Amino acid sequence: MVGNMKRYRHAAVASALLSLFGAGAAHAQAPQSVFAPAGPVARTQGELLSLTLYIAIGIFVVVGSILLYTVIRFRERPGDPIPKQIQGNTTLEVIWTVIPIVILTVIAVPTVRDSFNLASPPTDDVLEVRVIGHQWWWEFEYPQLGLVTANELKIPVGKVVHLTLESNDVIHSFWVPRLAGKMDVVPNRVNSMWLVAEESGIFYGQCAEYCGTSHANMRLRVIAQPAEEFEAWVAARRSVEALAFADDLAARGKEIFESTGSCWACHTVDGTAADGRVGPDLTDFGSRTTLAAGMLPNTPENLAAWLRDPQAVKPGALMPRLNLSDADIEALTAFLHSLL
Ligand code: HEC
Ligand SMILES: [Cu+2]
Repeated sequence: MVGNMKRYRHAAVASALLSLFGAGAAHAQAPQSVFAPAGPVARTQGELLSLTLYIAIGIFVVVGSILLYTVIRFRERPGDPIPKQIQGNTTLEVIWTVIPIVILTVIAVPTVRDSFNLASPPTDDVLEVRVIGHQWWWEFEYPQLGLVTANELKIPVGKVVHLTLESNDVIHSFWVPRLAGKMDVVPNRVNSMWLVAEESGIFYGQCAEYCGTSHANMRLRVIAQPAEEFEAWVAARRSVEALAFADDLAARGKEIFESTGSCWACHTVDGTAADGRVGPDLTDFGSRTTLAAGMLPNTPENLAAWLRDPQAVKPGALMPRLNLSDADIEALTAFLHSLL
């Protein structure tokens, strides 16, 4: 019986340790895992994390084992006399002062080195992006290109992207785990960070600092494209002129957008009269894969639901319910999805 219990305990401890070590591998499949870096910044930070983590696990195992052994081996038994009383042991004191100094040095040296290395971009040849946090969506401005977009940040693969982060309201935190660690987005302060995507693809991110009702719905995507594709997007965005639509429904949608419903007061669409900056820039809305800051796939049904009642879709959303008719919603949906 006792033997069985022992074996059972051993198995439990072993599986707990295994799951600790296995966690890294399992998370590699997850889209927001810091254990699957896709660029040098995330990789450097991930290596620091692993170093500290493995040292901490080592300490846990050694200290835990000694503690367990001591508690069991030297436990009080009935009739035991009071053990010999000891006070102070210079050799032990020296050992347990020196070991932490060595461990902390091993952690501190790479930490300080990497902190300085990551503080500013490694080159002047950067793509500048101004990130502005809003309750509960992200605005991205490319000052060098004169473009603004929202919630989906397009960048060229391999290019160093320098982000300056500002907030329009409260504290947010910008986090795209596979590309770089989080950076707070603070009102009346400009923070900065940089990142590089080494492969093309979609990298998931989200606000990582509680910022109100729809904090959990303040997501984002970084879309890393081959340089030519990115250039083509920039060229297309820059060549947007007065928008005209052959499609009657979309043309009617544009009319509504520019007049009734006052969409224009809050949103910008290049090539129309709308130049509001309260809500996301919608110039390339039709090419976005998601709606309402990464919350929903950007389908006609979801868009119609959004226009009917934004707060029903996203709690607390700062876009008002505009009591649009079904016909107006249909026209606006056609218009918005034609914006590529
Ligand atoms: C008072 C300002 C305001 C008005 C008026 C307004 N919106 Fe919005 N809109 C917003 C805000 C703020 C958001 C961001 C909501 C969020 O994601 O939390 C938004 C989001 C959106 C989005 C989703 C954008 C994205 O990238 O996910 C669409 C589409 C949209 N609005 C269309 C419209 C249309 C069409 C109208 C007119 C019928 C309109 N809006 C009127 C403020 C406004
Ligand atoms: Cu938030």
